[in-house]
Amino acid sequence: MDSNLESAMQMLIKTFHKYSGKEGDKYTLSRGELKELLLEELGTYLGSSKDNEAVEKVMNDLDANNDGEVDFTEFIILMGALTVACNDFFLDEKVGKKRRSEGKEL
Ligand SMILES: [Ca+2]
Ligand SMILES: [Ca+2]
Repeated sequence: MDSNLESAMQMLIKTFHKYSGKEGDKYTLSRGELKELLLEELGTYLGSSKDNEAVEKVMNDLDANNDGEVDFTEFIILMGALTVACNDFFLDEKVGKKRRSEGKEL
């Protein structure tokens, strides 16, 4: 049986290919595919990506080799950055709660 972490890795791969296979190159995300993935899979974390400008910004940030497509390596950098952001948020929450329970309101 796969561990949670192994399952998470497989989910990342599966999710990428679910969108990358829709048009053009099967193994890279076009602008359209990236937008769909962001909206469908990361709507909670990337609420602002609903506007095209934000999608363009993510696309330009991610497309390290400037070929107009996001490959899996570029995609995994986004997931890494988002996971770091989530972890920071989680730590802030924990520290905030601890401070509050100790009566040290910020
Ligand atoms: Ca594609
Ligand atoms: Ca690229």
